[in-house]
Amino acid sequence: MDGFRERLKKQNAAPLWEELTRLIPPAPATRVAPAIWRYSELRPLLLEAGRLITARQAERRVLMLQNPGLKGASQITQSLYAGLQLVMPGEVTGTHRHTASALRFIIESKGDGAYTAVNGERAAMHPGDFIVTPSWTYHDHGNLTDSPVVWMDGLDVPIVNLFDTSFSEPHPDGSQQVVQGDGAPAFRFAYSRARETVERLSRKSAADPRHGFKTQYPPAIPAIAAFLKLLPAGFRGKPHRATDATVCCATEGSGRTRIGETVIEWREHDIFTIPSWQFAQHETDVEAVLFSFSDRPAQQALGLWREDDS
Ligand code: GTQ
Repeated sequence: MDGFRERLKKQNAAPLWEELTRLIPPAPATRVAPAIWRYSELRPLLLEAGRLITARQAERRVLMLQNPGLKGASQITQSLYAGLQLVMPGEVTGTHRHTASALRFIIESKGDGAYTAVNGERAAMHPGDFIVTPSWTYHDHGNLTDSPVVWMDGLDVPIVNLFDTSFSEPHPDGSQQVVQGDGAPAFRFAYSRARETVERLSRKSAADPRHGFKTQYPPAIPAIAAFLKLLPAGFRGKPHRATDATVCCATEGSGRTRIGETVIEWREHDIFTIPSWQFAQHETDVEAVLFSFSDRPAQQALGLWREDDS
């Protein structure tokens, strides 16, 4: 067998029977770890990055969130990239575009002076807002306030790279012209509206035993879906699992999520991951709000998505 394997190797071939269950496991056997990125730990490091490099020099001043199960890969799950981006007062980034689609979930922003511009149209960034930069659209970010602006980036970079379909380029003029919109850009989903939606649900219906009061944002990125969940005080969620690994960002309050043997204790602005096909249970003592995103629409388009709420 050893000699046989060697002769196969010379032909760039290998015996399937030694690999079959690893290659095609009977159920998802993910390397993605349930993990948390604590904002209280990362914020000072992000501000330190703000002293080490300018937004211009960096192109994007971002701390990438690397899943500890994926050995240094710039991926928070197998299919998704996430990072924390900082724009200091008075800074503007360069304008660029790429085939990867991006979402921004705003964590810190004071007043009305921080924006993401898509094709020249500026969308104001307020805490909890969810802003999209679609594939191949020119975009840049600016901070006209006197406080640092921080948000979570979520991109479908690992999917784009899986398909070897990444293109990117700077704007030919360095920066794009400002275009006057109608004040309600289609690529911005205000926190106030989504928050009201879950609040209204909580007044007129019973909590879903697994998700509390949950709303899905309108489809904005082909491969990524985004959700907002209100978990009432004292919530004891039933276990739920789905094949879409999920990135959660705590928006209000605090709580804990049991994922298999792991208990993740989260507070406001912490980011954590729920891996594919692992049972997760949310629990709260105080009312809490969770923003989350996953690759669910990509899995559904490929006929792969499953959930289990038995
Ligand atoms: O803001 O355009 O986190 O191009 C990674 C790549 C953010 C961005 C990231 C990017 C951006």
